[in-house]
Amino acid sequence: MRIGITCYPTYGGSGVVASELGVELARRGHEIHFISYALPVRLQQYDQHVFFHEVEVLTYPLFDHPPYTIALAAKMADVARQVGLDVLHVHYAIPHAVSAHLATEVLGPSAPAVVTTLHGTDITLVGRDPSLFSITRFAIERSDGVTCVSHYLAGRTRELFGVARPLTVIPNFVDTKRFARREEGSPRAFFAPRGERVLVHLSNFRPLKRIPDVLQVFAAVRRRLPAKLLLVGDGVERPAATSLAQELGVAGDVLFLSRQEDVPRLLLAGDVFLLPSEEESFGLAALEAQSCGLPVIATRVGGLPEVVADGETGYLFPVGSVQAMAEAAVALLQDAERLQKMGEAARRRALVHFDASLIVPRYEAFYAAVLAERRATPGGRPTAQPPPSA
Ligand code: GMT
Repeated sequence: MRIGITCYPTYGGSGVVASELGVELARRGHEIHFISYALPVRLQQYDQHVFFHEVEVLTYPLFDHPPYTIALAAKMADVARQVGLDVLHVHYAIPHAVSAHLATEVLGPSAPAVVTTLHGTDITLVGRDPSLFSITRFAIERSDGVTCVSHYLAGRTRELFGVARPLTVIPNFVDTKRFARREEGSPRAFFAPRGERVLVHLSNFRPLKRIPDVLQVFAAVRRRLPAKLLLVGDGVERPAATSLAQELGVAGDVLFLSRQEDVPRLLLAGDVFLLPSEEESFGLAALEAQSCGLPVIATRVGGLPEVVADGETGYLFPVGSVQAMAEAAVALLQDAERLQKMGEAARRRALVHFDASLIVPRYEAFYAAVLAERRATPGGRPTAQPPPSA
């Protein structure tokens, strides 16, 4: 198949999933065309069968806001026409699903099938804002196929948007060969030269990640045993986190590593992964950590219970339960045998449920089903249904 993929190229789970999906599909012989305003973050090297089309947005004194949604639609239509796309797969509904719809209107009957993958905040936070609600709902209804990264997100989409159309759950995946436990190349001795325990957190440092909770959990652990905290990523909460680390007296043991390309290598240095988010439709970082054999201490929110098996591959707590999370971390870090067993279970869970070789074929099958349904529905794209209450 010739597949167009649009995603945010910046650091964020949806861009990571889209990039890795494109690379995996290319390995399976499909021709992949990324369409975005910059090269997606985990797509730094070109693979065979992978192409990148940059969306350029015109600036003009009249425009306070550059018209990205329209420029993207125009580029989607151009690429579809030039290379003959079968499928246009957009990640994160806003504005990508809207641009895809516009592109199909431009192209008419030769348009590719549009598949939209909902990732999380496009539904739970941004899409429900009154300024975007109706257009997001319309774009979901008009897509030829819609997938959600967790059962939780599918439920929330039905609940919040009142959509009746089918939503197919295809969970996120991980390359378990790249994200794997191994001793060689581990930077552990560099970060924890005195044999300290190492806790890791990775995110885009937005308020819903609850970075202060990460620091408070760590400070409580640090009071009980020698430990280091690796903070990977960057975002708006970073300056406040630096101050809080100082206030809590743990600044010397907290390493702000900013954005990093080689996430699998950094995870090798860790013992436990922390993800105390307020909202998480899936929690890709928790899956990547588990794949590297790290138990996860996280919140029981959103799709996280679908990723982390509570009591088996980590522990889940209500949002804000800093003390309980710290107790669980200390107990685990002080019990080498339990830590190892839980790490092995975490790795197994990634292998058995979320390996790329299991999940990517589900996308291929989904594309095939969507194309077959389009062929069977003459003249037809799905129509947008009014909300049930209207
Ligand atoms: O909201 C983010 O943290 C970024 C967002 C994205 O779209 O980049 O992440 C969402 O998608 C990820 C990939 O599917 C999921 O692993 C995250 O749980 C989800 N984030 C939230 O729901 C908050």
